[in-house]
Amino acid sequence: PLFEYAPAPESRAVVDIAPSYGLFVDGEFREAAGGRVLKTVSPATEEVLSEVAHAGDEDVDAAVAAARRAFGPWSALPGAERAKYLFRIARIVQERSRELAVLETLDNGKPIRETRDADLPLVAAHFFYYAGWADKLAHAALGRSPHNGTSGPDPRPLGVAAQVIPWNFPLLMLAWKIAPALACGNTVVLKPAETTPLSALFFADVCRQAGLPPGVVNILTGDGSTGAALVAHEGVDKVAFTGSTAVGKQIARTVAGTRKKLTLELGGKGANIVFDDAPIDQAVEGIVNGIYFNQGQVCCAGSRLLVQESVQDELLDALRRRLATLRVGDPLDKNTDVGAINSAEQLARITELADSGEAEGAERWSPACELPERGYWFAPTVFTNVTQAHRIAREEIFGPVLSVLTFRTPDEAVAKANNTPYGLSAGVWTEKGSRILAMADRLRAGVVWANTFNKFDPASPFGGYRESGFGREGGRHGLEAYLDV
Ligand code: TXE
Repeated sequence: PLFEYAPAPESRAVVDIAPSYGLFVDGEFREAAGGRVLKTVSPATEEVLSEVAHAGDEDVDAAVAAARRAFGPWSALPGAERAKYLFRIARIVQERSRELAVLETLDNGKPIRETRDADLPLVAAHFFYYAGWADKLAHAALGRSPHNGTSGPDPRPLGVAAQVIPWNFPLLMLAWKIAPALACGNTVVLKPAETTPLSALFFADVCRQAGLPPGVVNILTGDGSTGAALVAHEGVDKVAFTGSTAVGKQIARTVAGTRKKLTLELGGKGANIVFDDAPIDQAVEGIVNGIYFNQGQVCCAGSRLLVQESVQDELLDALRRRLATLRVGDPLDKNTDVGAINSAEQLARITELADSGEAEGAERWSPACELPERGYWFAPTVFTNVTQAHRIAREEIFGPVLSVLTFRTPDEAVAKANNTPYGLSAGVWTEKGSRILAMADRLRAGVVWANTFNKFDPASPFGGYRESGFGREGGRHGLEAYLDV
């Protein structure tokens, strides 16, 4: 691995969850002004993990004011000084990764293997990566010429960033948002999702441990009403949102006509396209990773499999055999491949859409697996005989449900892959390099993976076309969302 992390965080005992948590404002934890709270449960057991404060308008005012006060001194720091804080945060995340991985698995329901091997290493990697930018902004292509400090583009931070994130990668989405914002000299008020507030609150503690000045990062827990109040607040200069397309559109309306800069990372309906010359075993692994990773609750999931007709039978046989080996169950067990669905609401959404698939005439298949009695569970599912008109081929399911369609020619594959209002991700499986390049050109998706899927790197920009949103996160392009030049 590129980045260190503690192995085998299988035991619940490594994390100490308090019975209640306050909001993190101006470097301190405090109760919500209105005294409201919300409970967070473990989706695998329905056990209440903790009670967190529910921020109201007064708390939003206080957090934005703290971020505003902190902005002057923070943005005036030399980039190298900001970098030191970000490096420190990255190191502390690594040191505490065992604890944070278990916490995230408890609150979210995803397998510990994923939080340990994917989420936490990527969280640290994003802080390392953007720490590296903090002292180079003024000199790199984005900034002033190193030979003449008085001319050339001059990048400036925007001010206070309001960041609203979802529950599918709670700590990783936080890192995607906070790391570039701070590197560029902005301050932050972040609202985690109501079903997964805990890792953001533990991150607040990481910030304290790193000695980050008060007010630079503020965490407001709460539901959509907190997010709406934060986004609408007049003290905010920048809004960054990851979540549903419906809420993204609402936020775009709120922000329209204000000075606020906006980036949106919304839903997707990614196509995983398998040509007849692809190595079948490798493609099967990519399909499984594409749609069963994080129970399919991934915006860039490969939720549509487009398989070339001539290899359909061979591929689907191999896929069914592979799915029969997936272990569904206790997310804290290191051997688990598929964990719990994040919430009862999400489970209901998945169930409704899967049922519509059957009702519309698609053929449903799941491997034999025993689901736990308590908690929110959905078996890995494959639909064949799917047409482009079916809801399961058009709507984001955000669950472990694969819709299989077929094609004969590359043109047909492109047409079907692009036949969606979304445009976030696609995958191409073929041995032909020329075909990969041609397909990547023609697929309208923010990321096109070749012979792999769901691979992330902090240096690569990520984001969507069309209803998947706009703006990029990650890489040099991710800086543009947090700077005026
Ligand atoms: O999302 P919401 P939900 C998709 C996925 C899923 C569906 C619904 O298809 O089934 O959305 O999920 C906050 N103003 N994605 O209901 O509501 C909310 O508190 C400001 C794809 O959980 O969009 C949470 O913090 N904020 C997606 C965050 O928005 C508001 C990830 C996301 O919640 C708000 C999640 C408002 N009016 C869901 N209303 C992806 N792109 O990865 C809610 N929020």
